[in-house]
Formats: sequence, C-alpha cells, structure tokens
Amino acid sequence: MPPLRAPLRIDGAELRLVRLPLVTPFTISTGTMTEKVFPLLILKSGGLEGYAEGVMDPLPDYLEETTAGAMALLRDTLLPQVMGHSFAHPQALARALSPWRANFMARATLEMAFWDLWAKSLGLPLQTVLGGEGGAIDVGVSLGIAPIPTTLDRIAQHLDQGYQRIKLKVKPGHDLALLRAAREAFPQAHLTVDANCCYSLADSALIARMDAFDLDYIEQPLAWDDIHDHATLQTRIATPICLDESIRTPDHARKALQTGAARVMNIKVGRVGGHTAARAIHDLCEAFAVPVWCGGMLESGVGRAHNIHLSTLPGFTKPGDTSSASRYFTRDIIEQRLETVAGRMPVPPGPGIGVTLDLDTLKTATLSHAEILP
Ligand code: OSB
Ligand code: MG
Repeated sequence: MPPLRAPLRIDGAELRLVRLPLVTPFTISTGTMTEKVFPLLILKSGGLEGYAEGVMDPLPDYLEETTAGAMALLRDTLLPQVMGHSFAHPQALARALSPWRANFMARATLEMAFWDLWAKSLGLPLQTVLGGEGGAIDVGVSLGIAPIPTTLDRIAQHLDQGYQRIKLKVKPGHDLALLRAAREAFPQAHLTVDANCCYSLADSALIARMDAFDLDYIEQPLAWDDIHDHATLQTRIATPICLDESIRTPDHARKALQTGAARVMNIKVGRVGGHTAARAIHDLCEAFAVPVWCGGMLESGVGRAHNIHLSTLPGFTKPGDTSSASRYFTRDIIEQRLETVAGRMPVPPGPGIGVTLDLDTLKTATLSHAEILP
C-alpha cells in the first residue's frame, strides 16, 4: 500500500520538445539514429515539479508511436484530462488513462512524471515508493551495428570499463560472423544479441546456429506485434528468447509467459505505459521465475534516472542497458552526471528521481515549449 496522504493536485505542466545530438551514431536493424528528439514533461503541484521524458522516436521505426503524435496527444488530450485534478496515488492516474487505446509511450510520459511528483511530495526517493532498494544497479552496454573490427574494439573497451554484459545488435548478413569473431576474442564475456524484429520464423535454422555462441539470450528476434511465433521459435532453439517490442502491457507479458515465448524479459518503463505497468510485469515475471532487466531508449538523464530507480526492484537480476550518460551525450539536460563505476550505476539520491534540470542546456536543446494550465 502507498503511504496514506492527501490526494496530489496537478496545477500545471510544461511540455517541451528537446533535441540532443548523440556522441556516436547508433545503428540497429531498422536504421541509424544520430540525435535524440523527445518530449520532456514537467508536471507541477504547489512548489514541486515532476519530470519524465517520452521514449518514442520521430518515426514509427521501433514501435508505432511517433514524437509528433505523442506531443499532440499529451498537449491536447492527456494533460487537459488530468489538469486541475487530484490523484490519491499514481496508480489512480494510470487508471484514469486506462480507457485509451495503446499509446503506451505517451501515457508513460505523464504517469512517470506523476510518480516523480508523488515521491517528492512524500520526501522519498522514487525507488522507495516503487518498492526497490540498494544504492547502485548492475549495468551492461548495447553496442550498435558497426564493422566487426570496430565492434571488437568497443567490446574490449567496455569490458575494461567493467560493464557486466555486452549486447550486440544484429541483422541479416551481420549476425553469425560477428558472433563467431566476438566469442573467439572474448570466450568468457557475458554476451547477448538484439535483433529488433529483423527475422521471421523462416529464419529458425539460422537463429538456431546462434546456440553455438553461448548467448545469455536473444532479444526480440521476430515481429514487434508477435508473441505466438516467438513461442514456436523457442521450441526450435536452445538460447532463451527475451522480449522487448512485443511487450507493451502486463497482458502481453502474461501471454508471453504462459506460452513460453519469453524466458527473459526486457522491461522498459517508457514502453509499457509507466511504472504501474512496469511493476505489474515485474511481478508477473517473478511468478513465472523469469528474470527481468531494464532496457533503455538512449534516454537523457531524466529517463535514465527513472530507469535506474525502477532497476532497484528485486526481480531485476540481469544487468540493464542504463550505461553512462557520457556514452550518449556531451551535455545532458540534468545537472548530475549519471556515470557507472565498475559496471554499476549509482542511484541518484534525494526525493523523487533525484536529478535536477540543467536549465541552460535545456534552453539550448529545446525545439518547442508549451504551458498547459487548468
Ligand atoms: O531495442 O533495446 C533496444 C535503443 C533504441 C531503440 C531500441 C533499443 C535500443 C538499445 C539501446 O538497445 C539501449 C540504450 O543504450 O539506451
Ligand atoms: Mg531491444
């Protein structure tokens, strides 16, 4: 049960569209990202502010949501719906949004900002109100597609820095040779792959050949909206399947767990509608003894801080993707430096998500700015 307190009223909001250039272009099977463009939501109550960012891309290349669509939905529908209203706890706000169809990333932006606000109103760290504990989390890295020698250099560099797991992005024609080279050069490394939906069941034999490389799991080999074919594929391969794109709701997670489509789960709070759903998925996975880890979407410090707090829940037993912010950005929009120490990311201390906005950087990075009032 959340602590007893008066309902928290949403008095106002600021919705910004923010752009940050990426230090290194990031290539996955669906394309290359050179910058991060995202909605930043500042939710206000009395003197307090809650922060969250949306994880959708400008184009519907990861899932179906888009930045423009989410900005419009937040500005014209979701924020006016909650503005001037009070909520007894964040789950009540999540429930108010539940009649809407899909748009989980847009909803998550609002729900997560309210969790931050809620935790701050109680003077507690977000991890505490979520039910997590501990001062740091285990993290790995996700390495984008690059020529094999470049990737081998990057693996060596990140293992040297202490990262606890290396995830390699693959696509057809850039898979088995890469894995052979990586496994030969790093026989002991904790390796995984992420296909971002680029294979089909017709590729079962090729995917089964990945069993030879002792991968901890293969992430999202098949379509973004599929569960059934993943269950079939799992009967044909030994490597555990981890689902990412396919899981947008606790119900998706339940179906994947019941059918054996996922032996590992990637939980991205920004993908599943917020912390309420992320916790529900976490609990379902625990009931099925399926380990979970926290994925990332190249977030700025705001989304990164949310991910870190969520990752302190007990079911997050595998290293996540929330690596050092300096790998992504030269200047972040928060004042704190979210950097790993020997493969562990410290939890930002203090109330809520524990980070504060760097207003100068934010101003320079802002593409548009809207105030929403009751
Ligand atoms: O599939 O996990 C993914 C980045 C953008 C879109 C999708 C994915 C990723 C990553 C990188 O793997 C995670 C991160 O470093 O934030
Ligand atoms: Mg993924």
